[in-house]
Amino acid sequence: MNKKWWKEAVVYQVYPRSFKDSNGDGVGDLPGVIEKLDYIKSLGVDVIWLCPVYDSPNDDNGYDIRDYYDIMADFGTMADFDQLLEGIHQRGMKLLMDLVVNHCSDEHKWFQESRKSKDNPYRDYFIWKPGKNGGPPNNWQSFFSGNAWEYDEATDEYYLHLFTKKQPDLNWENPKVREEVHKLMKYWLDKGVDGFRMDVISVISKRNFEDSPYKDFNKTIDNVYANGPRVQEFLQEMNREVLSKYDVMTVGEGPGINLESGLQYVSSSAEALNMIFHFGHMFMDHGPGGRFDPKPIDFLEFKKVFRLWDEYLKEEGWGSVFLGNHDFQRIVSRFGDDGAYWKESAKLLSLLLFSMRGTVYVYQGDEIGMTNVAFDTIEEYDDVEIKNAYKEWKAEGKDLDQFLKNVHINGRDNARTPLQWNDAEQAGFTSGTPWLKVNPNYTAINVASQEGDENSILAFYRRMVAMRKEHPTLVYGDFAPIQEDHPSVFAFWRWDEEAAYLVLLNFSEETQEFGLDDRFDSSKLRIVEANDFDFGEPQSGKVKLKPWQAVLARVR
Ligand code: TEU
Repeated sequence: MNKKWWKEAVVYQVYPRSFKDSNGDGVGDLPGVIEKLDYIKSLGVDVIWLCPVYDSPNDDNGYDIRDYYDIMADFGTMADFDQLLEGIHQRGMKLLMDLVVNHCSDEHKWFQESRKSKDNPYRDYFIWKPGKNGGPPNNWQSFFSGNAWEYDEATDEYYLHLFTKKQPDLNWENPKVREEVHKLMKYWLDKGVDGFRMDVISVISKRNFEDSPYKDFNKTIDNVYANGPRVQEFLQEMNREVLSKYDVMTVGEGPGINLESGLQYVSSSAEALNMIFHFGHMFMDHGPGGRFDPKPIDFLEFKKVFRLWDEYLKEEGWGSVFLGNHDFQRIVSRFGDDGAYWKESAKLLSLLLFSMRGTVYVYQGDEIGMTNVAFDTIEEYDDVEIKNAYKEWKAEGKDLDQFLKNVHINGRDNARTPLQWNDAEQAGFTSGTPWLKVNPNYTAINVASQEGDENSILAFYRRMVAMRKEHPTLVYGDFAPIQEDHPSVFAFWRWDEEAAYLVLLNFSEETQEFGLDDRFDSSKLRIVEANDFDFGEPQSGKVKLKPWQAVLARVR
């Protein structure tokens, strides 16, 4: 296995809007991140993935970029950015920027020009089509409700927006667009940025604009929007023209990247990207109606996804290991237990993250076990995905109380409430009124209350990062499940020629007896890490796992 720094790195994702507000305007900002760099460093992480900080009207909280060469006023100035980058490098860490180039803002000068006339030089920077039968060019739906085409009267055509209508899709078929993207990438790389997380990079190559034959939106994503005919070519060109000239890390975010298409992005022969975020485990509680049609997670399916992707990527590719980010609910609420077993299950999920093959990503706040939030009214929510879906439910006369319940379960704002620093006013996030309300449980769940507590979730994350560095088999070693059909325990092996490890995770609130097969000599079992080190008599060939108990043991 060829070793690389970005394979061994632990990445900490910062959603700046919710991280720390330094000037009391209620919005997190770059000086706030600078203020907390020592905290981030104290976690032991190597890389910070910073969500978009470019100038933006914030229709989608920065994922609608108006100027790729300027910093959003809410977040500060370019001087603040330069200071942040210097502070990150001074502490021996690296910075990944969020590259959002499937689309930009409708307020970007390119789009302002493009919409002026059909023969404007910027017209083909975007995807314009005449209507059909008095409506949009086809039946494509936006990720954010409604159809994916917006009629523009000035030129009597529609433009494509797979996300909001303020996020027009860029036309990657146009070499000028690709040159613009390469140019802006070089600008940031020449400033010293260490790589990019590439937003919805899986959908930049569009197929023909036929109607989608699928009712299930996830099938449309997989087979109509994502993995288009030229996606690998575009990324290989990007690698040739830009990335190959720097020692950088790249991760492609890809709705629709699946077990047939993934390797074209990350195989060593592809010479495209270093790794991808696949979403095999991230949409399984989305019913046919998508995110706001929640369904329970199938635990056996959850375990199977980890095996399938490990098998798929292990020879040729490389993957990321993550359970949450700014687009999904809090991991302890989604995959753990944010009630009676909050602490145990938060630690169990951490042990899962840090014992899997792939580059590990931790989302801000998960290191202290932040949970979902349940605001009383829809007006307290900010996310455009939630608001657009609410409008759609209302227009269709659907049950709005049920909608709010579904937002409590699967809404993205669950992960966007301000980071809970201490039990002071507004959780120490701001001296003003936060842009999104603080989770009321901040008095119990916050960084300050966990600092110095060796039994805290925060202390456990720090131990996990240290463990990962001490046991490189956990980065590169092979993986195989044990009793994959067990209804409550996620058990697996990790091994290479240096060492072998057993991981036992009880995803239930019942005590589980688990038979240890005879492939290893249990007398050699030595616990490396656990959220509870007492787990019965392994010598007897079986162990008793307490509710939400997590154990990583070395067996060779
Ligand atoms: O997300 C794309 C994406 O796959 C998720 O947004 C998810 O599919 C969506 O929430 C539908 O459920 C990226 C960014 O991470 C997200 O924050 C942006 O809103 C989106 O792209 C558009 O840039």
